[in-house]
Amino acid sequence: MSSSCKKNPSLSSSLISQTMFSKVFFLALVPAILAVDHAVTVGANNGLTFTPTTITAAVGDTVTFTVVSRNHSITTTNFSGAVCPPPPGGVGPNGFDSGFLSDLDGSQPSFTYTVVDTAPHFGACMQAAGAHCRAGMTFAINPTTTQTYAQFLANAKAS
Ligand SMILES: *[C@@H]1O[C@H](CO)[C@@H](O)[C@H](O)[C@H]1NC(C)=O
Ligand SMILES: *[C@@H]1O[C@H](CO)[C@@H](O)[C@H](O)[C@H]1NC(C)=O
Ligand SMILES: [Cu+2]
Repeated sequence: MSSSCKKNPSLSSSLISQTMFSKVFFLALVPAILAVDHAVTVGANNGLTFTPTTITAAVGDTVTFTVVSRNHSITTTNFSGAVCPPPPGGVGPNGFDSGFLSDLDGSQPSFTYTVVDTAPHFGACMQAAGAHCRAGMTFAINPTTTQTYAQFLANAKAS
């Protein structure tokens, strides 16, 4: 009777290590579980637009841009100064450039960017020597309180 009330030390330690293992295992899975894909429509209603214009994303998330009209690019550029057109290859670090993606054949091509840092990234379309960019065809991933999307848009229109 008395022995049944005693704790079995080896059993307890085994339970503890199992719990710790589960926690470590769970924490290792969290990034994969919480990674989100953010969908952005490029050229909705035949417009020179990214929808939405602002994407808030965590490291590991993906942003999938789908071109639904005309012929556009998704290319990172400077926040200010020479904004339009974005340069081939995009402005880095960790910038990106989809190249030209045409929906003229109705294929709705898409481009996926995986977020690898927490820095703001500003982007635009490079089509027509910057005319789309200057018309406001711009977006921001993780803009900040000092580098806002609104200010980037104003910079693009003025560039
Ligand atoms: C898309 O635009 C680029 C740049 O203007 C051009 O070189 C390319 O031929 C266009 N693609 C199509 C399918 O029209
Ligand atoms: C972006 O800005 C940097 C720093 O002002 C400048 O050196 C670079 O030429 C700019 N890039 C483009 C494509 O205008
Ligand atoms: Cu465009």
